[in-house]
Amino acid sequence: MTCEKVSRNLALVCPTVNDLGSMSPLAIADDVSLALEQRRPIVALESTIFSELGLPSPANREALARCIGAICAGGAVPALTAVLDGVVSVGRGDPDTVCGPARKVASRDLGVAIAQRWAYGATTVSAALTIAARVGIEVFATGGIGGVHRGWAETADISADLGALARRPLVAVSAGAKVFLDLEATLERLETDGVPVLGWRCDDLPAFHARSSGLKVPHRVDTAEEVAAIARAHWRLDGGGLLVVVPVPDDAALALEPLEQAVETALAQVATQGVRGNAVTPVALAALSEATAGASIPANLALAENNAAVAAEIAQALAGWSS
Ligand code: PSU
Ligand code: MN
Repeated sequence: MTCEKVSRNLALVCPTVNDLGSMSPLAIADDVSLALEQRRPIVALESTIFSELGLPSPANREALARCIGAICAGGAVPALTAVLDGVVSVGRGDPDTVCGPARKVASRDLGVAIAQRWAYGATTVSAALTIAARVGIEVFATGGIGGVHRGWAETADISADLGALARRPLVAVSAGAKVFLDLEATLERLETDGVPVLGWRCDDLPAFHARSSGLKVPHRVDTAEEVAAIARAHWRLDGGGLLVVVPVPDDAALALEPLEQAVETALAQVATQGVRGNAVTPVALAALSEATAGASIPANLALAENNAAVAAEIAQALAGWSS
């Protein structure tokens, strides 16, 4: 889509985006534009998980197809976020590009990726939330968010996902945070930042590939309408993001204890390789897949698809809500 066409669409759809449109190119797919205009349910997605930085090929393609399929089947419009040739793009995404080689774009990298015209900047949760909030999307789905890394006291490695969640008024749906993080510290940080963590039909924080981490969530929710009511109330008081945590489906779940052992092995491998900063997550995910003999991958696919389905349900409830 040309920038001219984009600005015309945006003028119709979302006047607040015009200044971003003139400052930096933004391409919104027609079906997303229309859904924004008609206030129909939309679910935003990040692209890192589907790129070569996320799931290994060909699981990444399957994950993309299953997430998009679940959102459509749930009556919502998928809005995958990415930076393509320096253009912030929101739409369905061409699998040949989305699932290919990418540079990781967190919220701090967005301006650089645009100005330097990166061919494919894959958005992390933080960048996706930033884009989705700017466009006016209220619901986002992913596999697992980033969080407070183990050993954070020495490295200060705390994912920008947490800060973005605190600031951007979206409902983010995930299977908790990635399992190799410090989950207890991640929950603490979310509390500090005023992010409600809502357990979707569960009382425990999931451990990504495992259904429970053994840690309690502060609040439980059982319906999408309940989530919508909480989000509306939170936003009326100028609250930012909310995190809905959904356990991985039973038939794909891994048991917590062997998973923890695999995490230890994976993290030891990361340490030996001397990986730091934003390279930690992709390397740790690959090492974890190896340490679980590939079992983490089907679990990851199942949970991502399930999260997308729950997100579509919540988007429906939010769209139907009259305040
Ligand atoms: N969870 C996954 N696969 C991923 C990620 C999370 O199962 O690829 C990505 C997400 O894009 C998330 C990012 O936002 O990792 C967090 O990276 P960091 O820890 O560097 O903030
Ligand atoms: Mn980090």
